[in-house]
Amino acid sequence: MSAVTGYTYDDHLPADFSDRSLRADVATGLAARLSWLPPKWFYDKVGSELFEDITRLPEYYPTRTERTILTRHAAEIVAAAGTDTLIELGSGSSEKTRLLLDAMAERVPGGGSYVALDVSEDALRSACAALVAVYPTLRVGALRADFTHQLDLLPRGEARTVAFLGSTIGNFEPADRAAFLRSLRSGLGATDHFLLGADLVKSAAVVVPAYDDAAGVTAAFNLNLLDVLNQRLGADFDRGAFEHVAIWDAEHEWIEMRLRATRDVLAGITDLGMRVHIARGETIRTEISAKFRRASLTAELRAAGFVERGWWTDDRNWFSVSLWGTG
Ligand code: AVJ
Repeated sequence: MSAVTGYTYDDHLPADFSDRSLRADVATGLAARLSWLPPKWFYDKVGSELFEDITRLPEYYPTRTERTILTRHAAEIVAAAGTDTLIELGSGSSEKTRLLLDAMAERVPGGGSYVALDVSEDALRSACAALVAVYPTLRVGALRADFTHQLDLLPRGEARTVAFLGSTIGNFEPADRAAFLRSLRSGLGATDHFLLGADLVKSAAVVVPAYDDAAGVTAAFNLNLLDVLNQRLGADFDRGAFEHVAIWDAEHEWIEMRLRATRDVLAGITDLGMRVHIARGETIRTEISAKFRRASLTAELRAAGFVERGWWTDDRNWFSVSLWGTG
């Protein structure tokens, strides 16, 4: 632990990790027949702020619904898991985490440990500094790593609870989700648990506005991705030539966000020595946000080797928080 910051900081990503993987993702995604970009690139400084704005929109129900569930059930969850160490994947602002930390502080003499794992140094540092100020006896660690392929880096220990909140799991394609769950399970022992926040299938009349709000914040969040490419890769995408699209895919039961060209676009990406042509009406897929059903989600977790220990939801059954043991 650093005497200066009050938390430990471990960086497991090479300094140029972010640039290298952004380049690789853009080169692959924009060359594909159905072009796509992974949603993790939304979250630069502006994008992270826009996401925080999204969580406060009247139409965007997931964050406040998950918070309601955690407010009601955090004590029960932490007791069922016997949590001494809380590890959070994709921790972001670590805002809802406090509900779990409060419950843990009641149970664990000395307050236990919290480890935040994220790819963003800024997010890790501001979240951990804030937590240290509020929880003086909590041991806080920041781990800069990518949970899609670095789960082997989780700190060792017993009575660990790995939390993956906010329905970020919905961003995975089904095959990647299965691989993620298996990889996570293989690193957990008999006293460890997995705590999952997952958004549930509901009427498209509720889901679509959550991704296409009246104030246009989600549109700005989606379009900001073009600014990220312009700033970080020397690209010259004209934001004004694209519009935000959110479609409910009823077959896959996921929301797809796309950027649709409103005219023919020819853009250069200097750092990749690449030119892309996007015809009017064509789209770039920027995110899938899957919605889940209890039966199929349970089947997926079982297939990965997990055993259900608890399932909590809200009055409308819109969002779930579930706890999984290792059997
Ligand atoms: C942070 C991935 C859970 O899918 O609901 C919000 C991101 N995208 N509005 C989601 C998001 C558009 C969000 N996750």
